[in-house]
Formats: sequence, C-alpha cells, structure tokens
Amino acid sequence: MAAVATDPMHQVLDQALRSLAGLGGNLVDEANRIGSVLWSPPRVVIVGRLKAGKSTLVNALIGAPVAETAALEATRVVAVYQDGAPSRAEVVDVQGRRYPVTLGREQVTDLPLPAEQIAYLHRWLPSSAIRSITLVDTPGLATLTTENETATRRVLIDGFEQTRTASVDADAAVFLFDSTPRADEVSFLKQLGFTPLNTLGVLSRADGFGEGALGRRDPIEHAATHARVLARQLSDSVATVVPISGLMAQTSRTGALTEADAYAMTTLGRMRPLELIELLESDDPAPLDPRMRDRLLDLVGEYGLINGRAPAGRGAAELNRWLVERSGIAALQHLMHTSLSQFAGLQRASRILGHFDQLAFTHPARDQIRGIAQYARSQPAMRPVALFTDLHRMLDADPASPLVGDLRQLLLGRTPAERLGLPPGLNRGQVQATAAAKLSEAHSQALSTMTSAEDAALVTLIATYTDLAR
Ligand SMILES: Nc1nc2c(ncn2[C@@H]2O[C@H](COP(=O)(O)OP(=O)(O)OP(=O)(O)O)[C@@H](O)[C@H]2O)c(=O)[nH]1
Ligand SMILES: [Mg+2]
Repeated sequence: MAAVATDPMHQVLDQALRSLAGLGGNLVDEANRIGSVLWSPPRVVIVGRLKAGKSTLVNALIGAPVAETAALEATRVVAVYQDGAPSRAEVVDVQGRRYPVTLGREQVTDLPLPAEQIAYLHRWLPSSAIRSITLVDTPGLATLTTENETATRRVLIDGFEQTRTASVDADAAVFLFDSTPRADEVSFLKQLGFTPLNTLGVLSRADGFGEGALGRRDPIEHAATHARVLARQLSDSVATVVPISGLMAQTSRTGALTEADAYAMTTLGRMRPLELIELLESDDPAPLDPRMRDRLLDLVGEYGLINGRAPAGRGAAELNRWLVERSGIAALQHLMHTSLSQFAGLQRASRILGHFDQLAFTHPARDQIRGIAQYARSQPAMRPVALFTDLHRMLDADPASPLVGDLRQLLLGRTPAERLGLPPGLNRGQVQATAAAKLSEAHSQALSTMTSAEDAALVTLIATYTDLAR
C-alpha cells in the first residue's frame, strides 16, 4: 500500500516493527503479523438493529449486490468485504481456521459450517470502492435473535467468547438506526470500544422517515432535521449523524436501474401521490403490470416512485442521478474517507502500540521491546495517537472530565486556534497566550490526578500545549 507509506505515523510504526523483527526469534513473525495490520486499509464495521438496512448500505457503498438483503432473511454471520482478486470467499471459524466457500453469482449462498461455529465470512472482490476501506457487515441487534447478536459480539468485542485469531479487528464503526436508537443499542455501541470520533451515526431509511412518502413533510428533509437533533443527543457516541436512503443509494450505485424502469415510471403520469399509492396497492396496477410494479417498489420504494417520475421523464441516467443525490450517500462516503478513516487510523496505531506493550509483558526481550515502543511514542508524528489513546482511556475512566473535551478539540481542530477551541481571526500572540494558560492549568491539574488515565492525558496535554505555546 504505497499510498500511505509517506504518512509519517506509518513510517514511525514501520520503523518500530523493523526494529522488533531485528530482535529475531519469534519476533520476526510477530512483526510481520502486526505489519500486515498496519498496511491494510482500515476496517469499518456496520452495526445496528435488525433490519435497519445495514446490508443494503454495504451494497450501496461497494456498488455491487454482494450482501444479502431481504425483508425476511436476516444476515446471519459477520462478513468482511475487502478489495482483492479473484472474487472469492472463505469462512473463518471460531478457532481461526479457514474454509473455502463456493459463491453464487455474487452472494454467498451456502455456508460450509453451521452459523454458530463461524466467526466471520471473508469476502474478496475487485472493487475500487473498498480499496481504501474494508467494510464489515454484521447481523442485526435484537433481543429476539440473541444468536445473531452473539455472532456480532464474538468478533467485535475483545475477550467475548473468542480467540484473538477470530477477531475482525475493526477500527471504526458506522452505527445505523431508523429512528431514535434504543438504550440497549447505544450501550452495545459503547461496548465495541470506539470513541465518538471514529463512530458515524446513520439515520437510515430516510425515504420513509416520519409519516413516510405520503406525509405532509418530505421524509428526506424531515430525516435531515431529525439527524441534526440526534447528532446533538448522541454526541457522546457518534461524531455526527448522516441521513441516508440505503435503498435509493443501492439501486443507483449498483446499476440496477434500466431505461425500461425509467420509462415504466413515466407511464404513471402526474397522478397525485395518494391515488398513485392506491393504484400500486391494487390487484391491477395498470398501466404497470404487477411484475413491473413489484420491481419498481423494490428498486426505488414509494418515495422514489412518487417523486422520481419527473427525473424519470428525462431518462434512466437522470433518474439515477436524482436517486444518488436524494439518497445522501455521497455525504456519508465523504465522511468515511476523511475523518472516519483518519480516526480509524489513530485507533489502529494505538492498538499496534498496545501489541508492543503486550509483547513486552511476556517476552524475554521485554526491555528492548519496551525501548522500541517508547522511542516510537516519543516521535512528534505520534502525538495524535497519544491524544487519541488518552481520549479513549478517559472516556472509559471518567467521561465527564473536562479533559475529554480538551482532547477531543485538539484532535478535531485543523488550525492551532481551532485545536484550542478558539474562534477564527485571532492573531498568533493571542493563540499562544491561550496555549500558555492551558499549559499552566494542566501543570497544576497534574499535581492532583485521580486516575492513571488522567495522569497520562495530562502528560500528553502538557506536551501539546507546550508546542502550541511556542
Ligand atoms: N424504503 C427503504 N427500504 C430499505 C432501506 N434500506 C433497506 N431497506 C429494506 O429493508 C429491508 C432490510 O434491509 P437489510 O439491508 O437486509 O437490513 P439489515 O439491517 O441488513 O437486516 P439484518 O441483516 O436482518 O439485520 C430490505 O427489504 C430492504 O430493501 C431504505 O433506505 N429505504
Ligand atoms: Mg443484513
């Protein structure tokens, strides 16, 4: 992955792994194992309630109908979708053993093991859409289907009924809900161990939000407004909330729509929405035949049929463009490839340094290993990793601490002023004065810390404010 080789953080970690391998013995294998994590794209797991639209969204993001979606059939196993050729799949059992799987056209239809023995399905397909992010689809969370929930927990939550070999090692999450998430869903999300910076909320099924396609408000506009409310309510758990119609995104991004579909939609003319839906629900939906009616509802849903007739009049390409635009998928993809990837990278780097610590704990060469990790941590390029690791620990130890807000701001800000939570337009001296004030505050706080997380956070904050005050 030469594209990221120039990233200074990767360079520091790569150098540390070379030093680790240089110690010889089994550390060569360990370094290679950790290195393969370092150089693979971040893994983003899609989680949420049963039938929230997770697999539909996965297909939309990949641009191919690889994940099974259905009103009745639930996703039964965790599935990792990774760019790679040839198109193939393996099943990984709970012991980490791999078994080849035969593919149907695009989807996996037969599993070689009973679902409860499977940790996850590993699917490779050549697709540029997943070249820089690997996607992980999961069975939905629901109190009624505990076996599905167990499958998701097993590979995502450290130490939950699993060996490390069978973990998918996700670096970030997309959390899907089609209304306000339930408390048990939010608590599940917290157990996954991501920070709000590497977790995106998605308000799914935006095309049916509120009163739906026949309601007084446009459901997609309504969903957008509600997403902003949810983003504030869930700010402890997610970076933001993006409204999405996964269905419209899937149809438009997988190329499912044909010119005949667009033409069939135009034959519905300018009928009023309620009349149109009544017609679609009748036994004889002429001018459509029942098969075309079912197909169109599957492809674009009620909202798409009512509102897509005008763009459909300009042909399938225009209808497709309209579906992409209304679906909200571009905004989600943008966030996934910018901030979510960035913070996924920090979580992964933090985990890699954690591997060094674990090795140092058990290995005879512990002093050398500890020295390598310490040297890596002291490099300026690793400062964001330290801030992120401290944020992570503080969220566990004391989420209400004011240090949480400081760490978060330092990670999110792009300019020194932003990082200190200052408004734009201040001069350099004012920014430096604020950093100096924060620095002396951190020094005095460091005299009376309550937890080791706070101790560590203040060390990082002092180093960071010292740089900013200079
Ligand atoms: N109208 C509409 N329907 C959707 C949308 N997303 C998904 N659906 C439908 O909802 C049903 C379930 O979608 P899936 O993508 O399989 O949901 P899931 O979250 O993967 O479900 P499980 O794996 O069973 O938890 C399917 O019939 C989809 O066509 C959407 O944005 N709008
Ligand atoms: Mg599914």
